[in-house]
Amino acid sequence: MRPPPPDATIRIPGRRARAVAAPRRLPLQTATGALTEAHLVLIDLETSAGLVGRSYLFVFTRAQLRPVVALVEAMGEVVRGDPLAPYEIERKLRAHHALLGVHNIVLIAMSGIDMAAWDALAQALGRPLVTVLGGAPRPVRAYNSKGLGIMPLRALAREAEQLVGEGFSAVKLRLGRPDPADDLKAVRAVRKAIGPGVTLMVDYNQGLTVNDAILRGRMLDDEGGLYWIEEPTRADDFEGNGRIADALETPVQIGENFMGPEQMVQALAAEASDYVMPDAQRIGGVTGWMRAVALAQGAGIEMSSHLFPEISCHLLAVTPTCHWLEYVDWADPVLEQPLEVKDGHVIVPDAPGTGIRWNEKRVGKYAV
Ligand code: SMN
Ligand code: MG
Repeated sequence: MRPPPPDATIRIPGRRARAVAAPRRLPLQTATGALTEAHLVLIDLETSAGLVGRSYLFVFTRAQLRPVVALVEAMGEVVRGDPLAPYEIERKLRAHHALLGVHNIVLIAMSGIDMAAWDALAQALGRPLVTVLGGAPRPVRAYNSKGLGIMPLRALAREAEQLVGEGFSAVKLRLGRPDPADDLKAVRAVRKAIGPGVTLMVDYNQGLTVNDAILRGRMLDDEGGLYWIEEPTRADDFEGNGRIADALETPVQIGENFMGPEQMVQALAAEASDYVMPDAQRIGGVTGWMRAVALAQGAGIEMSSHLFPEISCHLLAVTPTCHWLEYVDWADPVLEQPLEVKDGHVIVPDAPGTGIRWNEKRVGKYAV
């Protein structure tokens, strides 16, 4: 069968963005907030060719769903009737929002439109997104990041065993308890549960001051064996993160809060971290990611992903400094076909587009 021609334009039907609150199997307590449900904005970008590009966005409370839905719908109106050309859509939406500022939820909504547009375009070409980007489907190494929040030690050790038991060779633990000694106990409990051969990352979710991060980081250096320390302090304090990275042996990881490739440039110039891990909905979707990969390549810095494993697997497969995919299953309740994980690697779906399709029954059930 010949694929439909890629000359579609964007058509905006009645239903464009929907809010859902999906149940989580493992609640997650971080140093700066708890996640008990997955609050997702589901985007359906319809085109004249009858194709529907799909993506989702992730917010942190129910109250944040409505403004993001409204922004996505307003942006859909701006590009109504335009060619299905993500770079052109990006240019138009950036210009349209220049006075407000292309940051945070404006950028998040833009990223959602971008990811849905790339999905529709890849479907129009009849190929998986990774192939449209010039790559080939291949397994992408992943760490299991579904759990290991700030929780009692016994439950933590059990959860660590469970996450490694799912076939992964790496897991990430959230830190930032009031007493540093309690964090150390958590690291030791998890290390004991997973054994010496499993890679262990830790994440402070921006919870520390620069000086505390250096003191606590030295304590973790002495403990040995941690793969990275993530977001030790405020994400946009690039100079402060750089001082922490200089002071510590353990590599510092940041990037989930880079607002577009522009901010990533600033972080790299400040030598803020040893590694980077952009987030698809903040870096600017597929378009933003494809610009970020060149920055990481030029700086010679390893690049991982943050959340959004369904699209990140396509993106990391074409990332020259590909490092680790962050695996979570938080969108699974509304997906028709959850990602396949084999031997700690995510398998890039072979279907046209990204492979994101909704389980409409469950979408209805979890609608907000
Ligand atoms: C994180 C961020 C946002 C939501 C959940 C968890 C964490 C991570 O920082 O990197 O996984
Ligand atoms: Mg993080």
